[in-house]
Amino acid sequence: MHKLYGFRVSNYFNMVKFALLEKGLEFDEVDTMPNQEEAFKAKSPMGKVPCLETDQGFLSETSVILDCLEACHPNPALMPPDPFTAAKVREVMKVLELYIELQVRRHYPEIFFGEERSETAVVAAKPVLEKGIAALKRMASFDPFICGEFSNADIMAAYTFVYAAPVCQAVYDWDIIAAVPGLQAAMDATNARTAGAKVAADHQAALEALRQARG
Ligand SMILES: N[C@@H](CCC(=O)N[C@@H](CS)C(=O)NCC(=O)O)C(=O)O
Repeated sequence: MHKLYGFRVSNYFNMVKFALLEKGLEFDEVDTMPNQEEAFKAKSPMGKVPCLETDQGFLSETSVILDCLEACHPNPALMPPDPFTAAKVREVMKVLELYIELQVRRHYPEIFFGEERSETAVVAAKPVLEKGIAALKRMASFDPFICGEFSNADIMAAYTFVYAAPVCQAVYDWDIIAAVPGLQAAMDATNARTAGAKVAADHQAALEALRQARG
């Protein structure tokens, strides 16, 4: 039995949860905020979430966890069987992570925590995001999913754009989903899957609970 540490508002947590559900694996969610306690860092060395407890031990870093799940539980497949084709899917996932998600995250203090806008972040992130979006446009086939068959790239995209889209709209008045023709339809199909609908419902409920708690 796996245990998934993290919280339901976290986009990275939801990527791993999505994959666990897709693979029909049993798991418990352990509601955990990122923290620097020694006991948690023994599980997740950077103190970040998600972190997955497996029969063999703990794993952190979303793409690593997704790779491990794929290797240990290959059916149903979330990656293509051919190594090069699988690497092309990982290439898309890297672009999503490094050049979209991590750039958008620089604006989280302003958008989600009410801090002052960082003009440094506004100026620095925009050209990287532009290149990331252009790269995604170039790499994606949308045939019908981002890399053809449904894959981890779709899971990562759904829970990258869930925050990246509203953040880019708010900061840059830029609709990054419309900037990639085909992306909205692929994400709709992703979120309509049984696993996707479950993750989305839990995510929305957690967001609503957070809004209520903040007043
Ligand atoms: N590279 C990590 C990033 C995970 C991450 O940033 N998670 C956030 C929550 S969504 C977190 O733990 N933040 C706390 C921190 O950065 O210290 C991964 O791929 O899992």
